[in-house]
Amino acid sequence: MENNENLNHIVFQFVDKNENTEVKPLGAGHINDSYKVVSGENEYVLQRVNHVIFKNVPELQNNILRVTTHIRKKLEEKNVSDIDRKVLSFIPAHDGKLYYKDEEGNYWRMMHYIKDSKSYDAINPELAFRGGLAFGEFQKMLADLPGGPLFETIPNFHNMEFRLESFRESVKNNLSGRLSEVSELVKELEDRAHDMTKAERMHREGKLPKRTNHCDTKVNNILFDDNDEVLCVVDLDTVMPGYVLSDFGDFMRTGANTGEEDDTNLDNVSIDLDVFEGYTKGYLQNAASFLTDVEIENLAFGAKLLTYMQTVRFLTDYIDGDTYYKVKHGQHNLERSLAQFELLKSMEQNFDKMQQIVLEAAAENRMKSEN
Ligand code: GN1
Ligand code: MG
Repeated sequence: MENNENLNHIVFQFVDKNENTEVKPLGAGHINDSYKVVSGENEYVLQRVNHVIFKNVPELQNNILRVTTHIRKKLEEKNVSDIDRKVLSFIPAHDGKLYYKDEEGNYWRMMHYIKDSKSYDAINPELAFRGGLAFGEFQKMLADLPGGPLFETIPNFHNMEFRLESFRESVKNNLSGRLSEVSELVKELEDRAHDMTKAERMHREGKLPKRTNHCDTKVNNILFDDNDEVLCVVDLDTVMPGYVLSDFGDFMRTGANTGEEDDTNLDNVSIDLDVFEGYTKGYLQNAASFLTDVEIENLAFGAKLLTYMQTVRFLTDYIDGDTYYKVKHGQHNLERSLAQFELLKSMEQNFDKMQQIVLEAAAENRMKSEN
């Protein structure tokens, strides 16, 4: 964390100096550092973008500019009210760039704070329904983004084959010497590896398209207003081409878990089928019109896949000695891996029900659109 004088100095690279400026830490992201800024009458979010992970911040910011400009245009065309709270808007630095690079090589950006907004780490079925509508709408709005595919801000980000390659490399190198502690979990993950890489195979066979995805559809990336209506989705660093099942799955991994992502009491962790159903219905209401049958048939698989992928990613980082995710203590990545694996097993046990919920919601939408 930076000291306040430094942070004020960064803020004034974007806006005029103001004696009355306060900067405080905000949120619980695992990668970037976020701060709430109050400067005179104005409120902002300042972020340091982790440039070890996001290696090309100028391209990343350019993606975000394209995405937010396009969404703003769509909202204007629909005469939506209160647009400034429904899409993020970034503040250019004094030199016109959408980021500021400090003397130490850190990248910073600033955006307007969305007033009277909140996010949830745990959600009920009704709010999950609204979240589903929001992410469905988000994908729909970006379906005709001009200018070709977005830049891949992290190459192979949700590519399970690639994630397994890195995992196997880490297992081989055992840099932290922690491998012997986790050999059982490594085996459990390897046993599932073939099933879990089917999306890449289907893509190569031309059966599964890539679309513009959010790629970090965590439940707390949805902002709600005081009446629990969705305002907008945030955290656009990873918006890039991907499979829709992966966006669907990442919400379920985070929103439809009865426990925490890093719960140490594994009895708390299971799939919440009511939240699963709420989100599915909302999502398909907006997305069914552009999804193929194959995409719909694989949404429930996406929930398993993203939970599996996150187990692999947390465990890889544990074996590497905690180099990627921020951790609160030395066992944190292991606790996260175990909790995610528990959720995966619960999804496996309930998979038929999950699949049925998706197919029924899709059939309902089809009937509605035919009438
Ligand atoms: C990271 O920092 P945050 O919370 O937005 C990660 C996601 C993971 C998530 C796990 C760039 O997201 O992919 O799913 O942690 N972001 C990156 O909670 O790796
Ligand atoms: Mg993120």
